[in-house]
Amino acid sequence: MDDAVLLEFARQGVETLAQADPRLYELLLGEYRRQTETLTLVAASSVADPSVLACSGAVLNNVTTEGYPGARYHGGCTFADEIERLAVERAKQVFGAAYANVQPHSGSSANHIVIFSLLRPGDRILGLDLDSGGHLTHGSRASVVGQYFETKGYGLDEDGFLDYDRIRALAHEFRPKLLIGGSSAYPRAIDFRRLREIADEVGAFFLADISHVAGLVAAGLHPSPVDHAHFTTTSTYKQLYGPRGGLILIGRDHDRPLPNGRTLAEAVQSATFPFYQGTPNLGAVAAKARALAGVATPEFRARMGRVVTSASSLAASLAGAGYRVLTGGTDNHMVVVDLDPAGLTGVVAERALEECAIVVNKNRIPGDRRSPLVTSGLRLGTNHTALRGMGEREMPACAELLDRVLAAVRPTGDRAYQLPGGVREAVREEVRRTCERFPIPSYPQALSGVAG
Ligand code: DSN
Repeated sequence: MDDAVLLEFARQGVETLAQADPRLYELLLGEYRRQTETLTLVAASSVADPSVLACSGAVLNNVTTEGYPGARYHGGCTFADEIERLAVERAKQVFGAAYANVQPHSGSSANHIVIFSLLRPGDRILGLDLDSGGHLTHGSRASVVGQYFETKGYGLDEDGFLDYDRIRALAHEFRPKLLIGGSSAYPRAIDFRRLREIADEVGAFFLADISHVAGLVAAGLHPSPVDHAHFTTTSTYKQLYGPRGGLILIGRDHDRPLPNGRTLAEAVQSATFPFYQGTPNLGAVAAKARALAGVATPEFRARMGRVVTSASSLAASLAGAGYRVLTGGTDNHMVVVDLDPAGLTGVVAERALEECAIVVNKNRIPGDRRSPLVTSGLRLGTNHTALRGMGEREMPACAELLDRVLAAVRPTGDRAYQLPGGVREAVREEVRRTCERFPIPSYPQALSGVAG
């Protein structure tokens, strides 16, 4: 294979950047070191393989075109068409879908495309409330969705679980045109079949957003919504270890006609382009194809197994150390902790941990009275650690590191705190050793200490 030219091309790009724009180069290098030398427990992210990044940074960036393979509005699409077809085929195969659209620029775009293809301004949407773990695009007033549609949020029961009887009662009362299932911060499995039954009872469409658990769904470790939902959406950079971007999938309902005679698949196709987006990001489309090839491997399934068992182990270790873990555990990659009993805010915990080279994210929790930039909770996830090869055996030590920092923090306000220097140095050293022992595959360690 004549790949030398692409290697030379990539090398020249990096060399030119280093020479012509040292400031920007240093920043990118700093970010590389930060990723390789910190312990990341952010549930909403993962790490793309260098071959995925090679696709997203490829010369496909230079192809401007609109439309779909075989029906483009510009010339020069021979390779772009084949690449998009490949991405579509892989998405369908990985998720057992009858239809896939690989052009959405993000998970949010994918949701907007589905929502705006079905509803008229003022129509009703019922989705999981933001503070209960929902997403902005599921109906929050802070999102265009909450501004253009009449939205209502369903919450959780007293123990923090979805209560399907309550959702059903609310659906009968509110009569939404669209019911949305899926979450950004819910650590338990979601019964998509039940949500579809509720949607059918009230004559609503059902959209399942699996952005957070797409890898578990693909690996068969979380029930798939694809044949239950009318539409399934996901971002591709969380649990699919892919590029920034989104997918829209349709299962058995793909050829179901809408009142205007068009099928669901046809509606999504034209809602994506020309209604919502113009030129697709073809580099991202290629990167999605590459990431999806990785998802179809036995190694990926094994990694997803580690994601789940290590999250359970992390939850149990934190609960054992006295932290209030919402729902008492997890079924997926996510662990949500209420920091109120520990006397900390989410932002203080996030900043103190980051000083110690552990990256997490603050999160509002059900009933939270604090602002989204302060919060009372932490959301942790095991997508990164599982990729590094860490499993349930390593999680007690991980929880111990978290606890060492959180127990030592002295808050001096909602956002301010003091952290003894000795704790910071000791934990950073432990993190450094852990990252050396469990490097990110195919990300060579830089020759330096823990990133600033
Ligand atoms: N949806 C946001 C989150 O879950 O944090 C980011 O993609």
